[in-house]
Amino acid sequence: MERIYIGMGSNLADPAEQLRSAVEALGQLPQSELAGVSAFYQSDSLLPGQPRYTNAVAALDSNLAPLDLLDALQAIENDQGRERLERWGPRTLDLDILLFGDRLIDVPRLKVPHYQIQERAFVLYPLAELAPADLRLADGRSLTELLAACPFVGLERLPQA
Ligand code: ROI
Repeated sequence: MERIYIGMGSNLADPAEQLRSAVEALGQLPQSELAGVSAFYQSDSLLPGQPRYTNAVAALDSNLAPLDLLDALQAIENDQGRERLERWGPRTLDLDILLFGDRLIDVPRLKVPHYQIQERAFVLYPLAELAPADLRLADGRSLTELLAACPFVGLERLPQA
């Protein structure tokens, strides 16, 4: 089994409910066990003119190969009504593979570690709830170091439902 961290985001059609359904679906993936879910966090969209996002991170232990997991995550997004109208557009559900064990993956469909982890407080802070304090990304950067460089600004941690 490898430990995988999955970033989840939604800004349409009851975002918190979208994330709860996604967690439920992750729990049903073959060859996999859900190992934890962070609190939910709200923040403004990085792009103006979109509704606020709700984000969280899930930890999954899995024997699935990376591209098989990616296919499964895209199927969950599609099941929850995701329409790809525009890149970066509002979405009912976005599931991103942030980390996959200590692998470095760089193929056209999938780059791991996810290339924007370090800039995104709404990814780093929920990840830090689940990951060991001494976690290092496969490229050597430590989570502690990334958190120190990414202030907790504009994030609202929601009370657990
Ligand atoms: N902004 C926030 N706060 N959360 C997201 O998940 C998110 N995802 C995106 C863009 C539009 C860049 N902004 C976001 O894709």
